[in-house]
Amino acid sequence: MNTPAPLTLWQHAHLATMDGATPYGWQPDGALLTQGDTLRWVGALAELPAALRPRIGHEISLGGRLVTPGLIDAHTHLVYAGDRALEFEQRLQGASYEQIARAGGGIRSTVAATRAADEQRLLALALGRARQLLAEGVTTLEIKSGYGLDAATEARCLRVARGVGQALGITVRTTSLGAHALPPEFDGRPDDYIAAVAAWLPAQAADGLVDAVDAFCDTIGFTPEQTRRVFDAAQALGLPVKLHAEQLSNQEGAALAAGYGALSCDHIEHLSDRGIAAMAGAGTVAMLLPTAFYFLRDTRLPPVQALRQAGVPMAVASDHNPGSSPGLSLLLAMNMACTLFRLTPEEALAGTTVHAARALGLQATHGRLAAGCRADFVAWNLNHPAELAYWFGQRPAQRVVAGGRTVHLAGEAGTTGATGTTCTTDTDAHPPETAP
Ligand code: DI6
Ligand code: FE
Repeated sequence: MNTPAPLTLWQHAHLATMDGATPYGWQPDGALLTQGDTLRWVGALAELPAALRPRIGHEISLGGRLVTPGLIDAHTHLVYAGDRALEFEQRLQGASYEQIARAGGGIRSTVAATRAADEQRLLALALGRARQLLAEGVTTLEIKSGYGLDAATEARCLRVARGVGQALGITVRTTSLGAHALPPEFDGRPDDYIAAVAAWLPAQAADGLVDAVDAFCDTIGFTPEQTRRVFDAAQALGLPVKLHAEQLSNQEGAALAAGYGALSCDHIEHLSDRGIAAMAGAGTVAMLLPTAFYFLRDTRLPPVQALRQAGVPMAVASDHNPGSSPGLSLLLAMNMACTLFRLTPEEALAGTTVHAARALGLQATHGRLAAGCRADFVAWNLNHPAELAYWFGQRPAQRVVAGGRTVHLAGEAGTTGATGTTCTTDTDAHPPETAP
């Protein structure tokens, strides 16, 4: 008979499980039992079942810290070369994001730089970015293509995205975003380009490179009808869809996407009531991207209160990309979701855990601390979970665990994370003065 693998007990933790009915799924004086890459038991240390004790092979103290699920950044464009600093200056001098795109800059300039970079270079760049997110507590990452816009470069970017997950031991979900912008060789022929995008998908799927399909439905992107053709191709392959919808204008893209059972509609500053109702009916997640709103100096707020009232789950992501959101901090996105969009700190944390998992179709295994979920969690040099959305510009993650392995330890070399920096917050963590 095979002996079951030993269990690891992670103890001396105050858990925001994001599971169950209490605020934050709060469990003071808690513990976690992991077996390999899976959480086997989560609860109050005092209630650890006696039958499990003899099977514990290792015990690790989390030092009385706050522990949350590993954070999930469910919308990034992490694979690209070059930067858009000059475009930033142009925008500050009055040019709009749309004007720059229409003049052949914007996404197209990043496409030129990305096409010119080989796979090794793109992987090095993407890994550097992913390590910064990981050091902040991100253990699950969505990565889109969309800066290749030809069959070979799109596949290269998707392979790089897969490579990031393999190199760092974190979960990466890939999204094919060929319908991001019109490449110059298809000028004046957007329908031909959309046919090409649809024709690339079967090979990408056969090579295991794509978990979902996305498009940019907007005035400087593609029409609803063109979006529909991309979605039909995805659906024929059994791939879920999501959409950059209602970012710069209302095209009723969200209702279209919800009709395909979309995982998420993203940006949605110009979302209509019809879109909200369709998303609520389809269980589509509203993906809020406040750092892009901030960086484009947008003024049109997404309809957060209406989404809340309709019961649409709201996620928060970094949207990391060189044009509209060059930051690499999911915690800053959470802070901005509160300050700019008026989410509560608990909604912001749900937006980067449970609801972000749903936006990736991973709700059964990711985004919560519960038995059966993947052993992804973070011990923070913080006391109360609301602090995650409160501090910004700091690195409060003390230990990041992905699949049961410590992938980042603050201040220690040799982990896969970026150079650890300890934050200025009190590191002698103690139980919160007030329970959440
Ligand atoms: N909307 C965005 O904010 C990103 N993509 C999109 O469709 C920006 C992409 C870029 O400007 O490079
Ligand atoms: Fe985006």
